[in-house]
Amino acid sequence: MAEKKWWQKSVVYQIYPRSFCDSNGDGIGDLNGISSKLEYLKELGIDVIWLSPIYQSPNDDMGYDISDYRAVMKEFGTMEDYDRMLAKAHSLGLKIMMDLVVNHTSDEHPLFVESRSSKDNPHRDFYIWRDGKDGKAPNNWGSSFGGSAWEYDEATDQYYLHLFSKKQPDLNWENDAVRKWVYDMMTWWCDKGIDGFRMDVISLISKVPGLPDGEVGKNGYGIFSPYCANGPRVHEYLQEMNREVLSKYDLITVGECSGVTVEEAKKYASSSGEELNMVFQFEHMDLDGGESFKWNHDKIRLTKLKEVMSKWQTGLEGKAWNSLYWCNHDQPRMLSRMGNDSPKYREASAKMLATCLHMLKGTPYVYQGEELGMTNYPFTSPNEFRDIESINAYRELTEKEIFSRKDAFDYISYKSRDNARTPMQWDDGPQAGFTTGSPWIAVNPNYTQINAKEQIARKDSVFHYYRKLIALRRQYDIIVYGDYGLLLPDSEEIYAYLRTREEQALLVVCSFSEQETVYEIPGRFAEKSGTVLLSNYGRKEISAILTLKPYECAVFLYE
Ligand code: TEU
Ligand code: CA
Repeated sequence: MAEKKWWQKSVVYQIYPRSFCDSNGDGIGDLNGISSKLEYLKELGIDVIWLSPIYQSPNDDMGYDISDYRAVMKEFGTMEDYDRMLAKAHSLGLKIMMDLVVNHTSDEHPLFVESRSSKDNPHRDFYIWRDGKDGKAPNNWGSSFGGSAWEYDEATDQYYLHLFSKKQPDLNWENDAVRKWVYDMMTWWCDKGIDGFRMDVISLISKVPGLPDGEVGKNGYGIFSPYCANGPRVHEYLQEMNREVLSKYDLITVGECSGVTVEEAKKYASSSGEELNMVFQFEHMDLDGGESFKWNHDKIRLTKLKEVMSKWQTGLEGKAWNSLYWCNHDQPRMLSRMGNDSPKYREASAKMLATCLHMLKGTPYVYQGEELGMTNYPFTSPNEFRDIESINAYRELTEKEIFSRKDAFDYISYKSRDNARTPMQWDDGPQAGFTTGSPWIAVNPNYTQINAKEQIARKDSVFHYYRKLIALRRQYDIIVYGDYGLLLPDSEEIYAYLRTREEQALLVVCSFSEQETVYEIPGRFAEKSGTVLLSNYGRKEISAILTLKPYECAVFLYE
């Protein structure tokens, strides 16, 4: 049995600082706002807080474009505010995981300002510069945020690579000096006492030499991921990062690895500990990717979700460790995507989705507001979008007439990252208690029904259900270490699975259906006496044939 680690038993809570809590009335969340809510997170029972970037940034991509890695974004406060927040978190027994964005910097970072100033600047090769071809970009790659992945720079008559916005130039990881600069910065934060890193698009840092053209996608640009995801030297770089920094501290580390496979994840998150603790894979999030990638109304089929989740559960078993997530700042809210966000079934399906995820093997991640059953936002106009990805997509999809304005608006409204970035709903007062000013992005009008204050006061709320779920993980090692086995693979209504460890077994049953469904307990448990550990409908008994209510879930323990 591989050695047990504290981060395997932990539950991580992701804060998107811009939308979490505003302490000074400027409509933007900040560090003092986070400090004021740490007791709330302690009561929820989480162990680690993942902070989306808080560093100095022009906010072209809401902080994922960093112009000073050792300074706090002015809108979020000061380094003293940060130090106070870190100290208070630690005093409450909460750990802080920072967001490490080192595939690229902001174009306003001094290193890029120098790099672009001349071809012979000592920092020129900190970034990826190439000559154009016949007056065009060096290759046909498209940026994740629309348009070409290359920006022409007249001053030196060359192009620089940006897989994301043109204000996010990619760093050249082949340059030893770049890697040393990254490791020095990481060490600086570790010496401040932080407890881990979430590594932004870390699977993209090693590009295939020659940067070959990609297959042309729907928008007319080449797809870069085959030549950037899980590139030739990525594991070499991460093993070096581990030797130079990570191995010197007791950290939790998770790599965001779009395009990662189970086989690759066994390297990134190997139990050998020579790279990272775990990865965020995207296979389940891409199940409704459709031919135009994310812009569609496609639904995730439950059988496909079960297939992917099971592949990862069994694929990493004994070799590496899973992260477990439905939501984050880049995804629409899962309650609106695979649950039912109607007033009638919102709470039942929110609890069901949480149970389905948290009873799996791996480290669960709760995204801010998920513990309340917050939902997607009811956009009424493209002017309400704030995210560069959505704004650029709407322009590109309509200008190129890939979709009609109505379809483009509908698809983007449903899948926009802004759905996850509306302000945290604290109470039913003005602006949901997020700010006394006017928020940078609109508050979801359903805050009067969905807010923390109301749910803390109501014992059967989603909030208190999450508390029970998180507490169970501490109480039962079978939840953390038990083996996983899928049941009913062909059901489109029910996700049922087993967790087994020594003589114990957990039977987890989740109905994803708005109809009543019938579930027959496996024979080997039918005559055994089991305990109902958890139920979103207050079920007390286990019968051999269960009639499940809409979105009913239950966890049965057999010993
Ligand atoms: O996300 C990278 C990434 O995979 C997402 O851009 C994803 O492809 C897209 O959102 C799916 O719609 C990371 C950060 O989480 C994201 O917020 C940043 O925009 C991006 O990197 C660039 O730093
Ligand atoms: Ca503020």
